[in-house]
Amino acid sequence: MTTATPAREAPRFLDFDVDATGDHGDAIEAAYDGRLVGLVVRRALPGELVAHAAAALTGSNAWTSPNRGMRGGEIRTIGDAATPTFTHLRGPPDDLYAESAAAHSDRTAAVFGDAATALETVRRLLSALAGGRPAAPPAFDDQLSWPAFNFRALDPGEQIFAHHDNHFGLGVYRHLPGDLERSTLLSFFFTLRAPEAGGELIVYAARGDDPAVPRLPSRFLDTATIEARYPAARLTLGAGDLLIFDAGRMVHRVAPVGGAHPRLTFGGFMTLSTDRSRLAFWG
Ligand SMILES: O=C(O)CCC(=O)C(=O)O
Repeated sequence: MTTATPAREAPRFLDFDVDATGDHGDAIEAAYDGRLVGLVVRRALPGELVAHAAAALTGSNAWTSPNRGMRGGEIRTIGDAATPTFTHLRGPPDDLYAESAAAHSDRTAAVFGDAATALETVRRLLSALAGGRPAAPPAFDDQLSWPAFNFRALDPGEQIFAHHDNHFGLGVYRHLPGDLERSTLLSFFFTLRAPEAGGELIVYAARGDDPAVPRLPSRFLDTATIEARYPAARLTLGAGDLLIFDAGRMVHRVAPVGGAHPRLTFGGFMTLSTDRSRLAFWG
């Protein structure tokens, strides 16, 4: 039996205020190249935009439950994610995802009031963290764009179980342009409403593709053993904070949400083009 040799150091994150973004134009490329595991940008979104979105999401009836039946892991979403879910273990069917992509702008307007301004705010920030490269959702076939992000709610008592985001093998990714790099997948999300307790993102110094990472007989990751053996970064995020990290490689989870109200976030994934001239992001 092989035994993982745990890394001795906790994953390295940069943590800075949005006003210092100009000093960190290399941050996304550093995460991409493994010089960092990730970065936190504090107060990345204006307070009024965050408050408006949190209120709209709290009152929204557009939520779906793609993990219905997964005890303790019932994340709610608005907009289908290009990930496996309990409903679609191999990711969303192409037609469903295309429909969701077509509805992205209306969905975003319902949350932020003005879809174009919200998308532009996200686009500009990601571009600045990628050294000024253009940042945009890529084309989805001829007519559509990939949705820029989706919205997520974790209710009290719910969590996101340990996983890594290795999604390029899912069918829907056949629609991703061929000039985008598939060796690395970074995840990003903005917190719109922080929970009263819990809900931290925990990133372990463990690679999901390491055959020696502890697994249960079911082949699910053995979180208790990973927790005991590997150092971790525990990130507490406030409303408006942006997190970007190497979710494609590193095992991570979101701790159970405590308190009385849901944890609200929106986000997705990103990669660079193979020539590194542009950044693509999608939800
Ligand atoms: O909290 C979120 O919105 C997502 C956390 C996560 O698992 C990820 O970003 O990969």
